[in-house]
Amino acid sequence: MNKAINVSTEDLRRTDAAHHLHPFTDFAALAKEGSRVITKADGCWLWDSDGNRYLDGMAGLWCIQVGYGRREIADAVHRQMLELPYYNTFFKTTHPPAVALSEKLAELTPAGLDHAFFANSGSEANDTIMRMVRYYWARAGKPDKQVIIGRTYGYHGSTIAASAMGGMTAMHGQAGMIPGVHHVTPPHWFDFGRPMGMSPDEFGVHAARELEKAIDEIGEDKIGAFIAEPIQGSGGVLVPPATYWPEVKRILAERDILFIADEVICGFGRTGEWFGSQYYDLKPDFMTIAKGLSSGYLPISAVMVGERVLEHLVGEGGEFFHGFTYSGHPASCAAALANIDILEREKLVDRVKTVAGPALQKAWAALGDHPLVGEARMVGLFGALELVPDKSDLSKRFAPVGEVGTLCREFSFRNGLVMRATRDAMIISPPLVISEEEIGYLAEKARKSLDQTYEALKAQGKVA
Ligand code: PXG
Repeated sequence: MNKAINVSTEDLRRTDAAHHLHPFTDFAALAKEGSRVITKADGCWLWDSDGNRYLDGMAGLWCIQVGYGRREIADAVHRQMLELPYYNTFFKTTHPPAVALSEKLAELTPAGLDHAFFANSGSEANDTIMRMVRYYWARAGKPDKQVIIGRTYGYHGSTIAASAMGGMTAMHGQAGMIPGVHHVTPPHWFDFGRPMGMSPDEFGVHAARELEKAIDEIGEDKIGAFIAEPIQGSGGVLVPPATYWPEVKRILAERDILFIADEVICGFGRTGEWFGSQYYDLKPDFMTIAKGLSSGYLPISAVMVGERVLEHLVGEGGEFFHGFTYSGHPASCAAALANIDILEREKLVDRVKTVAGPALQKAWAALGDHPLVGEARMVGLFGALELVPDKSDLSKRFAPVGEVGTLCREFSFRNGLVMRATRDAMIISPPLVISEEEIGYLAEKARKSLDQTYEALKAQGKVA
């Protein structure tokens, strides 16, 4: 029996601080403060070790599409564990769950993306893509096409290649940068377009042309690929203006560059379509999928590889020296298949488009009238609220950046709702199964958290 089970919260916190290094954490600060201990979950709800209940407005980490406590997934994994708990997919070997999942993914993803390379995380999948891009161009006789263009505030993972392609400067500053990666302006009108006095539509074209400018300056003969999330998630649910993707599509169509759609957050129904690429009618050469692929029940990711890339990857023969011990892990594949079965059977993607999405969007838009909210945006079932000190003058933002977002996030936790803060934007991305009653709870607790944040800031003289 694990020693950590059935011990007090205080003991758990002490032991956690003594031995556990958490991701993206100030270790010293957390050791002083103590971790929040989550002990169980069901549907859209989490419980902590003190018995407090929270509505999980973040679907874990943007991944629990079908909600917690799905026996079908646990049973499928259990059966698979007894039948074949592990075998590798190296050395000309395969197994039924990997075969079934790759076939299913070929069916679900947009036409032309019919082959899956399995990994265990979004980061590994994106690292895989970087290698595939360079391999592709070397075999296509253009080995100089090495540069990958990403975007500021993009998030593609935490391994060195993935963090370099991402646009989080704090990560680059900690050895997360490698040569051959370039970043352009993201289509985030509120922070980038509005201060320049542009309308969202003008800015959408402008941001797209930043990509065009970068390609022309660096040289098309040096650029291997452009990587982008259809809607940037971790960056703050940055919903591009309507003009952005059509202009990017024009630019890519006129140039010989591969396009990578990172669908780790947008995929599996988040936008109301199976994939963000369908929402924006994009035609990627690679698609990164993870998170919602298994609803986070077990780690698994995949690179969906398009026809054009296959021509060199498969067509000419020769070994691609890349893979992971757990590529296509049988239990993870079984979890993903059971998860996809639930998504299909319960028509959860359609539900985002027709029921849950419209209800949450309406409740979210209503929060736009709050004195702290400068913008409320949402697509499908994920969105953000930009917190501002003075609604009548949106040029002002809080300083230091992130403090007010963190304050609001803490109020939200205390109110029984998990929201995430990105800089000073409050983010929501709940499980696709969220009920209308739970949407009402979410909106009520979000408003209460905004009110409490506003009162606290008023007391400090930080709001108008
Ligand atoms: N691409 C995207 C678009 C992501 O959002 C990754 C790749 C990397 O996936 P892995 O499985 O390697 O973590 C992600 C991950 C947050 C947060 O707080 C977001 C992610 C991971 C951890 C925290 O927003 N997204």
